Amino acid sequence: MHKLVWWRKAKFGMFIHWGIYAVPAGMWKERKVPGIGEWIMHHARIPVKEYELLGKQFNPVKFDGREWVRVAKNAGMKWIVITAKHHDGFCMFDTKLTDYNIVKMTPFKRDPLEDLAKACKEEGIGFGFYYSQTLDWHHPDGMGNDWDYDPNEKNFSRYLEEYVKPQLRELLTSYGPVTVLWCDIETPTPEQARDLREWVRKFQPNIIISGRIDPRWLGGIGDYRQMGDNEIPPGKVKSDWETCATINDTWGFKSYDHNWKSTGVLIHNLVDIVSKGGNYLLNVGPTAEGTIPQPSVDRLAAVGRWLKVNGESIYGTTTSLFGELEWGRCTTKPGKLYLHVFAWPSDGQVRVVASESKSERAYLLADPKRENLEVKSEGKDLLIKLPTRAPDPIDTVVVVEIERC
Ligand code: JFZ
Repeated sequence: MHKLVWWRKAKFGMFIHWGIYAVPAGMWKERKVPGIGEWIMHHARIPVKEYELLGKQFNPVKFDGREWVRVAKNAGMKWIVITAKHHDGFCMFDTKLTDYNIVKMTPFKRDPLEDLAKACKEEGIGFGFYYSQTLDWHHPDGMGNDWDYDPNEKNFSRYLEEYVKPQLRELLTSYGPVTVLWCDIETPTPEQARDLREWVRKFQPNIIISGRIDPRWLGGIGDYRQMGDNEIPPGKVKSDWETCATINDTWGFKSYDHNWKSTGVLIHNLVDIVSKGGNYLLNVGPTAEGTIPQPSVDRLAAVGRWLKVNGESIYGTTTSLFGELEWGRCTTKPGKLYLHVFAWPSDGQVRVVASESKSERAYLLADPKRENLEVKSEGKDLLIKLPTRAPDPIDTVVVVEIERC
């Protein structure tokens, strides 16, 4: 079975940006630092010697890996991707390559990836990790820190050979099956990217590598195309692709970022992305205490409630013939159209241009009795008569069973 088969069916995953940047949580020297929280070291040009001290303040006593995996599973998410090492270089796992890690440099002294990998295994959720293979503001040879280190002094190839590859071996041989390696900020050259890919596949042949390992991102070297952050393409995209997205305006926790997207927007984005053939990797940014912010938990639970009723119209579906429709989106399975009605039509009916197919019957997916809806053909179109009021104001799914003409 091709390694992407499960991923293509899964559609919805949890991204977790967690690190010592959750301690300042967007503040530095009593001042708000604009921008995404996990970039605070860069945005505030914080010297390594000062930033390292955050490790001493990082003690997530409320961390419960099983609880996090349950939040993901209950939301209808099929895999998680946790930041093992982000651009600040701090290692959220037990590594022999540096003491700049959660076991050696924090009062927590434990490796959270162990708990998460174990809980994923027990809950049947894919376990993946994010690894910043190019930017490392702590490592003298890593890219990006030009406020502590002289960029001309850096030996990036040595960093890849003597640091990145040994760490990837640790990560790929210490936590059991790893479903996804999420690289980020492209590797400088295709040769280096290919070399890393071959190295990773030695330890986990079935791992799925994100498109951002590849300088050109088009999934040439990675296994799928990674869109820009929060970027949803205007129309369907043929190749395997994914959009990673935030629930508020940051990936890493920021204490004052309360700009939470509504559950409606999250469900519409999921359906929009899936109707165009993509996957949705939705982020949470846990606190330094080890909890997922409640507004995220609440919204993910609500998305999960919608998927419990309407999951058939998401998991394992493919794109439809129709692009964006004025009343919503469409996903398909053989012999079935799933009409996702976002905007309830004032004339009480939805029109589907179904030139090549004849409708067998139509019903509401949420209707346990699956009562037939009135379907009329008008030329090449199908007109489906809807109940007066939208059963689900966010997205009511109408199933049209079609027989290809
Ligand atoms: C990267 C990281 O820098 C960021 O911290 C976060 O982890 C995010 C998921 O990925 O940010 C990017 C990378 C690439 C683009 C935008 C943000 N891009 O090319 O559009």
